[in-house]
Amino acid sequence: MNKTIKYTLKIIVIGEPAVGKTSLVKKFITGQFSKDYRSSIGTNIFTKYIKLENDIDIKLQLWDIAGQERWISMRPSYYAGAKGIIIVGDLTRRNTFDQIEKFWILDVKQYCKYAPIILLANKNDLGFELSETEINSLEKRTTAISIIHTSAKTGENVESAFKIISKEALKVFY
Ligand code: G3D
Ligand code: MG
Repeated sequence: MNKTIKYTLKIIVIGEPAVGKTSLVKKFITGQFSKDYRSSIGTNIFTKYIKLENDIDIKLQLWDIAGQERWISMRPSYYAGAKGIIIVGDLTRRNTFDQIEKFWILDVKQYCKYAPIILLANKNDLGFELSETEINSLEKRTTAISIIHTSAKTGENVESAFKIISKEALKVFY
C-alpha cells in the first residue's frame, strides 16, 4: 500500500530585474493559481501542490520578489527557512550572469547556507550573449547542483526545473 507523505517546501526565486522570475513562476503555476501578495515584504508567494515519484506529495511555496530586487531590509525574511534556491539569469544579457556571481551567490551564502541551488539560464528561445562553455563553467563557481536552460515563453524545462529543485531540497532537508 502506498503511503502519501506531505512536505512543505519554501523555494525562493532570485536574480536581476527582468530576467523572467515572475514569468517562470507563473508559467509553472498556471492552472493551479493561488496568489498571496505580501506587499509589506515586497514578495509574491505562490502555492502549488505537486507529486514526485514514490507518491510523495509536496506543497511548494514559491517566493517571487515583487520588484526592488536588492531591497536590503527584505532579504533576511525572504531567505528565512528557504529549502531551495532558484537563481535566474537572462541569456540575452551577460550582466545578469555576472551579477549572479558578484551579488546573488554571496547573498545566498550569507543568509541561506544549506539550501541547494539551481541556476536557470532563461530566455532560451531568444539569441544568446553567452556561450555554452561560459554557462557551464558557472556551475562550479556558484556551487549550483545544475544549470538548466529554460524559456518561460515556450515552457521549455520549466516544470522539470521546479521538480529538480524540489527533489534536491527533500534530499537535503528531510
Ligand atoms: P522578473 O520577474 O525577473 O523581473 P519578468 O522578469 O518575468 O517580469 O519578465 C521580464 C520580461 O521578460 C517580460 O517582458 C517577460 O515577458 C520577458 N520574458 C520572461 N521570460 C522570458 C522567456 O523565457 N523568453 C522571452 N522571450 N521573454 C521572456 P515584458 O516585455 O513584459 O517586460
Ligand atoms: Mg518579477
